[in-house]
Amino acid sequence: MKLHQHRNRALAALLAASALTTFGLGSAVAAPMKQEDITAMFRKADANADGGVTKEELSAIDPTLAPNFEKADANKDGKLSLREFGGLFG
Ligand SMILES: [Ca+2]
Ligand SMILES: [Ca+2]
Repeated sequence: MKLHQHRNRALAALLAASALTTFGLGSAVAAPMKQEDITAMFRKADANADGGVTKEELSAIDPTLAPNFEKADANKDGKLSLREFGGLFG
């Protein structure tokens, strides 16, 4: 058995289960990012919990999102608010 694959599957199942619990809908799993998911990711990304996600914090959780930082930072203050952060996914 490939351990990494197994772990990723376990994580995916866990995420799906939590989405199901949150929304009570099977269809929620296949849908795009939900606000609750974005909020959870935002909290995780905001490492110093100052209410804004810097490009560094964003890179730390997902380097592939970092190139979109400037575009998402609508008010150009160098941090993504929760609303701005949601723009990365939507
Ligand atoms: Ca922060
Ligand atoms: Ca901003």
